[in-house]
Amino acid sequence: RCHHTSISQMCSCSKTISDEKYQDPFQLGRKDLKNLYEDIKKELLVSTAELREMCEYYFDGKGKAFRPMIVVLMARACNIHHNNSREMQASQRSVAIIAEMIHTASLVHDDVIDDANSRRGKMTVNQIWGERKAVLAGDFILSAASVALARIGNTTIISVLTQVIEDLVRGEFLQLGSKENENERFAHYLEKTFKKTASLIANSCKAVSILACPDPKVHEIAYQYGKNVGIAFQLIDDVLDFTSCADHLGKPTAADLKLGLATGPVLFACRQFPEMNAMIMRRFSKPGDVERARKYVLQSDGVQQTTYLAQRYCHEATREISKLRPSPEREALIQLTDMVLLRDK
Ligand code: GRG
Repeated sequence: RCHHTSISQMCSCSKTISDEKYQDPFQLGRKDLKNLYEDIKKELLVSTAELREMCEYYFDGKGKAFRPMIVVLMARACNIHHNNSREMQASQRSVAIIAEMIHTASLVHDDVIDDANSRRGKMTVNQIWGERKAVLAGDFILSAASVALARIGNTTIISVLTQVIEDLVRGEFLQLGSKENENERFAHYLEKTFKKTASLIANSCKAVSILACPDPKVHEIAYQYGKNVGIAFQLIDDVLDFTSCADHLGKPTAADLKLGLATGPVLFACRQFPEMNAMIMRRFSKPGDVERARKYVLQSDGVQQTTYLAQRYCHEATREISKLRPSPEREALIQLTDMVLLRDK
């Protein structure tokens, strides 16, 4: 059984898939992630006690560590593909650490923007310490990630991973705006999904592939795998916002509707129930809109269609990674696409 609580909690494997199937693949990544949070805390060299507590708050092992898991498996799959090397480079492991740090900084900032009060079943940083300090804590985590990135000493890796920060900000900006035209809405949603979620996974995979070998074809495979898995991951996140309960998610449900956001399930439901258009346009701001929209979504096939779309992205990710030479790590990355689809938190 997956011992690493973070990844094992990702889906209720035991309900749907035999445990054996998932036993070995994540074992492969787990040894590389053993001291992940201790090593991240070493990067956060903060002299002020309060700032240190805030910065360390989310590095408590309660996250799924999904990004570092993909990164170390991708690093090993590329190393084996290139020269059959079974060694993981220190710089590749640093990318896993940096990816989790960028992710965490963006969560801290996201919760300020959304005025969120719970995440991973605990109070958010902004809820405990207030918005102003939360912004600074996010900045500090990001700056520590930048220091770790500079320490790798490779300008290509620096530019690949700083692209992620630009994309995160642009994705958040796209989310603040909306499209009136129904046809443009889906493209806008997918672009936002790529920038907010998939870019970090895609570019982290690309970074470790660059460190593994000089072949641009391999870099493209790694990027495309990460991009497709990342989009699927966010699509399922959007589904869970409708289908999971708050206790299990560790954050409120229907949160996107409450924020005025029309995600995949709503956009598909709107094709069946055009009366949802007006609600989307006013960002679910009228009393009763959130409840009504939720009902329409659950009556429609929006959840199934979004899940089906996520399946197609996972299929594409599998097609890409299958171009690498076979290895247990490559198989783990293929199995990980199933976990993305079956996760329930
Ligand atoms: C400070 C770098 C930086 C960015 C500012 C606020 C912002 C711009 C971007 C927000 C990006 C964001 C929070 C996207 C959501 C991605 C997502 C699916 C988060 C949930 O990921 P999980 O489920 O979380 O892997 P855990 O809790 O398991 O780590």
